[in-house]
Amino acid sequence: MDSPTGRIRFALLGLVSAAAALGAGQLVAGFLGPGYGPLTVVGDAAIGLSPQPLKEWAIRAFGESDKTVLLAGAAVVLAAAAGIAGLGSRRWPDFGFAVIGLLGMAGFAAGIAERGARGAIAPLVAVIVGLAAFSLLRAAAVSNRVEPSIGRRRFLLGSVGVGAGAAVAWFVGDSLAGAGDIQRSRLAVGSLRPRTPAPPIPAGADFAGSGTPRFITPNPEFYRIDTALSVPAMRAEDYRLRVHGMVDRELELGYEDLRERGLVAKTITMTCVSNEVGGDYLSTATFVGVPIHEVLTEAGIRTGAQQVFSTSADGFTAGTPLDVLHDPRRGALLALGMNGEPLPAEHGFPVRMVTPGLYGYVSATKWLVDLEVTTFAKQAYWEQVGWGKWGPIKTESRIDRPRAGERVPEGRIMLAGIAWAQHTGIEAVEVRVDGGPWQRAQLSTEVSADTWRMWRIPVELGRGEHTVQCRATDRSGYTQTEARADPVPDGATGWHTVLVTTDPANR
Ligand SMILES: Nc1nc2c(c(=O)[nH]1)N[C@H]1C(S)=C(S)[C@@H](COP(=O)(O)O)O[C@H]1N2
Ligand SMILES: [Mo]
Repeated sequence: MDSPTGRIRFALLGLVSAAAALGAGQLVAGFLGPGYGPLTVVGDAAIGLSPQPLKEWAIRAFGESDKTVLLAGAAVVLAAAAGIAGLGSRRWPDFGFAVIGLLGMAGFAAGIAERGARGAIAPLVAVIVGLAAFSLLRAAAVSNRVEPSIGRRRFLLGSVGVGAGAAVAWFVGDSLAGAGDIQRSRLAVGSLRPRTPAPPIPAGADFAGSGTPRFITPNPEFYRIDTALSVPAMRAEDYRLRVHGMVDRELELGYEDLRERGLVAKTITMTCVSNEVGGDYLSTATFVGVPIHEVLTEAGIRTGAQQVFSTSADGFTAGTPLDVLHDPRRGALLALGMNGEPLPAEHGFPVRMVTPGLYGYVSATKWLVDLEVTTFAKQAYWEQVGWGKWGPIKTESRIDRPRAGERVPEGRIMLAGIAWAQHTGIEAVEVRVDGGPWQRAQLSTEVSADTWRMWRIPVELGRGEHTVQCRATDRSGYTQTEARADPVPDGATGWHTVLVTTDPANR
C-alpha cells in the first residue's frame, strides 16, 4: 500500500471531501444571500486580518481582479490542506478527521466574525458534509487492501459521484445567491415615479383582436439579445456610473443620484439589427429614466467630441453618435425602470441606455457602468467585427396574421401586422395579394414616432395558395425597398412575404 497510486488515491480522498464540503456550503449559502459562502467569509476574514501594506500591494498588483486572486489563493491553501489530510490518513485515520475539523472550525469562526450567527451556517454544513464524505470515501479507499479491483472501482465511482455532486451544488448555490441578490435589490428600489408620467396608451393603439401584438410588450415577453452567459449581478446600492473623457467635469453618479434628478417616462419600440424580415426581435416598453442629454450637459462637452462610448459591467461596448444623445428632442434615456418596475435583471438592472431610432447594438447598453465622451476613432464591440457604425433603425413592416404557411378559411379574412420607423413615424402601410395592386391598410392610433404602429386590412381570398406582401412608407416619404438585404452589416430589408392556403373545409 505504499505504492504511488495509493498515495494519489489518498490525496484525492482529501481533495474530493473538501470539494463536497465547499459544494454543500455554497448550496446552503445560496439560500442565505450573497457573501455567505464558506470561501467568501474566510476570504473576507483574511482581508480583515492582513496588514494594510499587504492589502495596498494586492490592489496595486491585481487591480479589479484582487477579489478573484484572493479567492483563488484561499482555494489553493484549502486544497493543499485537504491533500495533506488525505495523505496523512493512510497511516492515521484520525489525522484526516482532525485536519478537516480544524478547517471547519476556522470557517465557523470566520463566518461568525464576518457575518454573525447566520454566517456560521454554511461553514457548519460544509464541515459536516466534508467529514461524512471523508469517512465514506476512506472506507472505499481502505477496502482496496482486501479486494483491490473492487475497492478501486468503488473508490473511483464514489469520488467521481461526490465530485460531480459538489460541482452541481456549488453552481446552483452560486447562481441562487446572485439571482437572490438582484431580486432583493430590485425590491428595495421600490417604485420609480416619473416627474411626468408617459401619456396613457389609447385604446386604438393596437389591433390585438385582429392578431397584432399588444402595444406594450409585457417584460417577460420582451425580446432579449446580449452576449452575457450569466447576467451581471449588480446591486443598485453599489451602482456607480462614470462619465468622463472629453468633458469639462467628470461625473460619478450612484443610483440615488440618478433617481433624484427627476425621472421622465417614455414609450419606445426597441429593435435589434439582427432582426430578419418578418422576425420578432422588436418590442415596446415604457421606460423610466434620466434624459442622457441632461447628464451630458452637466458634464460639459468639449469641442471635437463625436461619440459617447458606453461600457457595461460585463465588458460589452457601444458607440453612439454624440449629436443623437445630446439632442433633447431625441429623448435617449439612462433607463432605471421598464413597464412600471425596476429594470429586470436580464434587461440591464440597475441602469441601461435606450435610444429611440437606433438599433440596440449601438445605443442600448445594459448593465451600464461607464460613459466616455470621445471621437469616432474608438470602435465598439460589434463595429470591430464589421457591423455598421451608425445603426439607424430601418423602416420596416411585418405580417402577423396570417402566419406563414397558415391555412385560412376561403373568402374574406383580416390581414394584420406591424410597421415601424422609429423617430420618423409611419405614414402608410400597403398590402398586396398575389402581386396585384397595392391596397392601403387601416393604421392604429399613433402613440408617437418612436413606437411601432399596427395595421389591418380585410381582403378576399379565393381557393388555393396566395402570396401576401406588405410595405411601409414613413413620414420622410421613403417607401420600403423590395431589395432583400441580410441583417449584416446594418439591418435587413425587403418586403415581408407570406404564403397562405385557403381551406374550403374550414367554412
Ligand atoms: N451589456 C450589453 N448590453 C447590450 C447588449 C449586450 O450584448 N450586452 N446587446 C445589445 C443589443 S444587440 C440589443 S438589440 C439590445 C437588446 O436589449 P434587450 O435584451 O433588453 O431587448 O441590448 C443591447 N445592449
Ligand atoms: Mo441587437
